[in-house]
Amino acid sequence: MRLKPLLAFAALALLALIAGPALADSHQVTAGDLVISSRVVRASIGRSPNTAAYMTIANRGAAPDRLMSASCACAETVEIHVMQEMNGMMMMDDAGPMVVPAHGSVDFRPGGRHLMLNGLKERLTDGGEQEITLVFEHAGPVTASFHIRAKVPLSAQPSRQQPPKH
Ligand SMILES: [Cu+2]
Repeated sequence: MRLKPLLAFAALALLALIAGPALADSHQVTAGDLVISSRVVRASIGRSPNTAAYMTIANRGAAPDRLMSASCACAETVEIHVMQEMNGMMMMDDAGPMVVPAHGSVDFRPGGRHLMLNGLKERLTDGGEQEITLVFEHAGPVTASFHIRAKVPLSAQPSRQQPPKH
């Protein structure tokens, strides 16, 4: 009787079809009590050696954690930055380690906090995926896939503000 194994195989193939896109599209990566979502890295612009990555880190735990550092095979260094207005000019500053408060969240968005990818070793092309490793004080290291996008929305909600260059 060969019907059963064939059916089982077909069922598995169907499962793979269903699970495949769901996994690829998964918007949540967890590390301990942390949930990392809305992960986007800006596609390379021209020959610029730098780009920036954005995400939301939520902490479901009762203790704060800290994002200590980040790294990417695609870049020489990754720094935790924040954009701030000083004397009418937007300035970038080192902002690591970044505290993720207990029962709170931290947004990395254009015009604010971002991961700065310095010394790109390859072009990041719109529509692709890029893995970035985040190292947390308590949750430890976690590698997450970031969507590569030429246009990065300022937030989950549509906004009328002009995105900054970076
Ligand atoms: Cu920066």
